[in-house]
Amino acid sequence: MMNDYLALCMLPQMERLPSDSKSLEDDFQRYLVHHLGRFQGCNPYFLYEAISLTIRDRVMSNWRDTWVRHTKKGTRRGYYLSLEFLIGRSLGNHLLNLDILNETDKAMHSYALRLEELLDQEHDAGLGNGGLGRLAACFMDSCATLQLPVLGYGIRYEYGMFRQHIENGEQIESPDHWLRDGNPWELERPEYTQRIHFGGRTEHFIDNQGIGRGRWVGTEDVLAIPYDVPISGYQNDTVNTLRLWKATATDEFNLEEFNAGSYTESVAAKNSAEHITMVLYPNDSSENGKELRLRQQYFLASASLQDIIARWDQVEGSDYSNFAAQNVFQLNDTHPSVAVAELMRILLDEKRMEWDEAWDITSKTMAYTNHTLLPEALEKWPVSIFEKLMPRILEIIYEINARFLHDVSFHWPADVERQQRMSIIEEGEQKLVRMAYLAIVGSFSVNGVAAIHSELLKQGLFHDFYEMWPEKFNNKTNGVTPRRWMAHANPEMSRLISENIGTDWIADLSKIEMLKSFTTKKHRKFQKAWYIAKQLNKQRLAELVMQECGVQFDINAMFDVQVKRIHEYKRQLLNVLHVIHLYNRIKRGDTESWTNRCILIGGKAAPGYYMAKLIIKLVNAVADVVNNDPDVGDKLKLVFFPNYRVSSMEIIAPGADLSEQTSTAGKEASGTGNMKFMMNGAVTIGTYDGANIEILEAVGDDNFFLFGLKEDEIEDLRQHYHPQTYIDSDSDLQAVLQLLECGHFSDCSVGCFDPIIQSLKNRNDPWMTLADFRSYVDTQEKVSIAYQNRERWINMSIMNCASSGFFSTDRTMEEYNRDIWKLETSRD
Ligand code: 26W
Repeated sequence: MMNDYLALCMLPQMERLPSDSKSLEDDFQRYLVHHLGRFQGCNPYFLYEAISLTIRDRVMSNWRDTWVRHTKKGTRRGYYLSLEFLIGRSLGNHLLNLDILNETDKAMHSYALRLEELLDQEHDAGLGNGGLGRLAACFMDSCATLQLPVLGYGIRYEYGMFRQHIENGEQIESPDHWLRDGNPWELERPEYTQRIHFGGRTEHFIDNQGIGRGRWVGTEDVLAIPYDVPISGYQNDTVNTLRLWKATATDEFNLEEFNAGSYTESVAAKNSAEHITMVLYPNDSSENGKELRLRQQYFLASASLQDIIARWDQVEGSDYSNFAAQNVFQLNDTHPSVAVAELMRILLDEKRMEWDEAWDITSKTMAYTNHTLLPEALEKWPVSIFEKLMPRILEIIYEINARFLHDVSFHWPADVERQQRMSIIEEGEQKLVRMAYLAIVGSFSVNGVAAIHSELLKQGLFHDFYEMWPEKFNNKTNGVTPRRWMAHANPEMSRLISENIGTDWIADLSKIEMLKSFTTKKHRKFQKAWYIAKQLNKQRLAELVMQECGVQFDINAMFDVQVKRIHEYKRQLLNVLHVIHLYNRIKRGDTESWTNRCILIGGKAAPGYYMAKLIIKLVNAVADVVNNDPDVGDKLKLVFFPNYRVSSMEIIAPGADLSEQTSTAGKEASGTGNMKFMMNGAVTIGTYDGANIEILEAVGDDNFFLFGLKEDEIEDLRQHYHPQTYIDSDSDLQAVLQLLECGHFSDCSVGCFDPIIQSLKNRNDPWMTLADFRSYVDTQEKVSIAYQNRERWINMSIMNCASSGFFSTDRTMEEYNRDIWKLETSRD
């Protein structure tokens, strides 16, 4: 490979392109006509493409300069390894970061185009399932804004998160071919292609130093081609890189088959190689153990590590004594954790290190973040699949485990049970590799994503490991980026805030606290303006709801919103039960001092998750009855919002009054939707779970509606949970269940919601939904009363936004950097 870093450095400084509206106009036209070969009156997507290429040009010189700065000899760098980056749209984000929104708007005006409509042409980059993937994207944004030398590594899925539409009330999935029209926000860099091994077998030999070694032979290789995505920082001339890998076949692979006379087979081989990065797995909380998924994981880990090692060799040479001092890897859940073994393989087999030296480097550079407490979401791969796909990696995992168990027996002599509990290999009918244990053993840092979650990891799931290595464990409470989730998504409130406290909050959200003083009587004008901004945002949301669901939302009603993946533990069912309860009240005329509500529920169900899909069907069935009953009128509306994704949240969060965070205590690791709503001035109704707890602490109990059992209460109750006792003692709950049971909402067939009713009544219901029903309904009543006092509600809304400073990913990234990464920022 050419020494392109040095070659780059000798190029003259790249010229900075002007960003006045006239220059943008000219470039836009040049791209549209001369590059894309399109003219006015063409499909609006091309207009979007032309303006994106125009803006991308304005990112390039900073991108190059940042890359050169980060790859300088001696620079310590961080790498964020993740199977998911849920980026959403990019154009609007870059316009904000480059501070050229107004000039671009002007330029488009001169062609009688509306910038907003062009922004709306962009396909979401939906390369993630939910919280974990979106968190990775927010982290990238904050690293660029803080000028941290962090490089993201992920997979360039040809098909992102499936598109959801609703037919007869049911979820129908269709493929999301987001790249069909091209993607102006990626740059193919075939010069950094890597070769990934699969299959084959291992051999053992003694090298000329007399050291026993393994090697991996007879492999079927696949190529990894990087596509770089620019991540601009907020008005700071910094552009970091997200490197996404695409799989293709090697040339030899094709050639061998071709020489054997089978042209079509050689093309088929290409196909099977390209399958690796074809599609994102749409599971967000349970492992389905598919071989292709493990292939994706190893593909990402191997391509990224080889890329980093190649750069090391090029810039630093063959001396690895500083490698651990200059590199740190953050593993986003266990998904990329095979990186622990892959780094060992590279150092042992390719760099010819001895085990202890290689292990010293590996265990000083890997750090692991856990994102879930649900046992069914913990990855365990059959040893047999490992053996087939990557036999050399399996050997290395066995060796890591043998040495680790030796340490365990040293710590706790003769405690065989503990050794079995802690072993990376789970024995049984089928042997399994416990990926979380591999990650913990191989990492110097293990963190959870909210205070309670990190505590529960230490007490429960990872207790043995905590006893062995207490110093590894730490908490890093999640956040969200205020650029996308406030400045970009909520221009109305952002303008109001900036007029009153200046614009510093956008890059330093702790400043938002200054808004707290605006809740006093002398700031009535501000409060009125806040209310108007919220109403405008609600209008925007109401229009979207009309367009997507055909239901009229009245902006004077309370907008009560629950959007997130559909899962039993998140308890969308509580929300539905409450809707049915309100419906019952309307039907029996119990509507004194009523608060009108428009309830929106949205989210995708994993395609194989039967109960989640049935919950979607129930929401639609209840919505059908409620919205079409003339007795109900404006008092109550319910919609299921289809195809919930990043770009829809940008309209939903600003338009929400009430944020629903109803998970069973102890089950939601953190939640991040809760933070987006808070930032946009919605008030939360939530359980004592995940980051809800920290939100409550920040905003105070006057400005938060807490309900339900706490984690320890849930666990105490679990042994003797009798749903029937809650039913027997609660006539409202009886009425709700009766209506459900009698088939009132079952236009499908009588009894089609029976599995839901049964799960609620089951003594083994893991989510203990009925135990929290009374508390939820009573608390919702308090919400209704609070909403009627407009002044009080406005101040609660302001207080929520004003207290959201802690929940910026800038703060989260500063903590990762302070405690784990220890990188130098160019800001220092
Ligand atoms: C292997 C299948 C699978 C795929 C994804 C299992 C588990 C996952 C993720 C861990 C699911 C996820 O997105 N977890 C969410 O992570 C967010 C960011 O930390 C948290 O805010 C959410 O509470 C957590 O559910």
